[in-house]
Amino acid sequence: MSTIRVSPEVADALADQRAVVALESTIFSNLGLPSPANREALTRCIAAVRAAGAVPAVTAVLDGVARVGLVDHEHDRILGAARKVAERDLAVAIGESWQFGATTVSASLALAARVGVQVFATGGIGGVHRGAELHGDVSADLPALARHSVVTVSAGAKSFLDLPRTLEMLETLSVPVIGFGCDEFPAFTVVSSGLQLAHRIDECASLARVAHARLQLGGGMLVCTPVPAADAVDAKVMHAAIERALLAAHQQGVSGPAVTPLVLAEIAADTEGQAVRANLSLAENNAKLAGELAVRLQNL
Ligand code: PSU
Ligand code: MN
Repeated sequence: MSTIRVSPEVADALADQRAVVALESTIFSNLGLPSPANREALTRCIAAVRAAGAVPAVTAVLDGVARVGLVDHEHDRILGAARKVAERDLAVAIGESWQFGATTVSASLALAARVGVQVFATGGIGGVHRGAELHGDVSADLPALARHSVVTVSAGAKSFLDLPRTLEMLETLSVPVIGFGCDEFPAFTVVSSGLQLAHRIDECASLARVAHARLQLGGGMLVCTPVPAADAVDAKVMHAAIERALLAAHQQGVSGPAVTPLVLAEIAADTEGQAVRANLSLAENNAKLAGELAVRLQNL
């Protein structure tokens, strides 16, 4: 009975100390993006990692086996209906043989760390939800970023979260948050949150040296790069869509892990494809930077 299976291509790359980039599967499943944008996102992210000279390693639970790296024909499976698997759910998804568990950031980081993948790319991380001071909903992504020695590349945190508290929590957890070519915390499909970051780095070579130091010290790190400006959603448009989406979630009585998928779907519908286009663009951009960083890290 295998618990984690690494694909042959990823295993070879790890053995030869070549660059590998882990990718989560939640964003590509029905919990993340609407069809057919999810397929386009997956294709573009994989291509971006490869173009940078790294090997993509999609994480998922398939037929009760945690997977790091899929073979080509398996990629179709992660575009379908999924059960959400955060780090806490991994053992259950494996032990109970879930057909398709879509791994979130926290579960992907746990799997990547376990098999020695050092770099991971996602769209936007989870964080402190608005109203968390009352209901306590804080994404497991945050402690996972601190605990696992993997570098995450993202366009910041999803803009429907409480971004100031998310940054505070990352500081409390001692996660280095680096603006790559930006001074402010990006806000997912919006270029900036207006929140100042403690650290900015402009060169990939410096980023790799910092990442190397952090991995040696033990623990993860968050690299933030904004959505490409041409595909960004206007902040006012986005904020209005977020207000409506959060209200819909509230009215439907949705809470816990179901909040993020519902809010993403409401925003996608409400912005007539603008948010989805931005999501694809930023996911691809993150995958590209992650690939470049992974290659630099191997060459240090
Ligand atoms: N960002 C996206 N799409 C997503 C998510 C993030 O662009 O689908 C997912 C990620 O898998 C992230 C998860 O880890 O949402 C966070 O969920 P929660 O807020 O329930 O922790
Ligand atoms: Mn939650």
